[in-house]
Amino acid sequence: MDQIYETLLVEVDESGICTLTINRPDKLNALNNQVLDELDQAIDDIKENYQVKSLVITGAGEKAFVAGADIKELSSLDPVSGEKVSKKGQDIFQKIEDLTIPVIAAVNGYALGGGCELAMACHLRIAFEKAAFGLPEVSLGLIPGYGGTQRLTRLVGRGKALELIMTGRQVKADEAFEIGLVNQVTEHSAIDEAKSMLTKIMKQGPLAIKNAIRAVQEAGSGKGFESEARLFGELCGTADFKEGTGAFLEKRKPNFSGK
Ligand code: CO8
Repeated sequence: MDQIYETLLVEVDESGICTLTINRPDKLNALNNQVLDELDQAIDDIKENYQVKSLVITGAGEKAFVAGADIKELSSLDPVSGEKVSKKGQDIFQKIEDLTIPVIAAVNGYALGGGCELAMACHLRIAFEKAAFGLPEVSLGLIPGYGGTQRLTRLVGRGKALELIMTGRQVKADEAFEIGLVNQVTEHSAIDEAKSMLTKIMKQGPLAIKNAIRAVQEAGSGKGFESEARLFGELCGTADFKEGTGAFLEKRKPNFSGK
């Protein structure tokens, strides 16, 4: 990755795992305009970089993943600019959700407001045991505006989503796991656990992983079953399918080419 960012750190390791770190630790990695613009650019760069096979998103420092949108910037919004900024953030987070490489949020600390919304835009979430999640926007006279009302409802159901949004209360990692907001809680490093999970995922057929993400994305769209059948059929024409089934029948490990 040649691009230099001021508010992000982006590294790709030899196995193709890209780690994107929101890097404003003195402001608990709050998402200001610059972070959002750089995140947008970084996701475009990642999409174009064939060496990147999977992505971990995390926050710098020990205290926070991301403590939300930058409240100083938020405070000067009016109805027109507010809607615009909300839409901008939604579009960037949707771009993350639409990536067809696996994306894991490694939540090392506070994931509040826009930070919780960013974590929810990732395909999976792994939380350090001391991490805390919450959508406290109502305490600022706002509602979540980066997709939180929609993604939290999808993840935890309508009743629990409304409870968390209307009270604004924080949930610790254990409770977040119990309600389905996170996939795994760890007493170790969330980044290491995320990389370990990605390493397992990356051993599967890459085209199958891509189509699995695409099919799940269609859930609830009204075209989910149709898309699943199409994406399933598409995979039946791949070398990876021949290799995966052949390896099973020959009692050996598959060696996928991604073709
Ligand atoms: N925005 C700006 N600065 C922040 C933010 C934030 N969200 N969070 C923390 N900071 C800053 C603090 O101001 C402080 O800066 P400084 O040292 O210059 O005073 C520094 O980070 C350290 O923070 P604290 O001293 O507050 O650290 P504590 O350990 O005492 O507290 C908390 C940690 C509990 C996380 C506390 O910082 C906090 O409550 N932060 C705000 C959390 C919050 O309300 N987040 C939601 C923001 S709203 C939002 O995300 C809306 C998203 C949708 C937007 C839609 C489009 C416009």
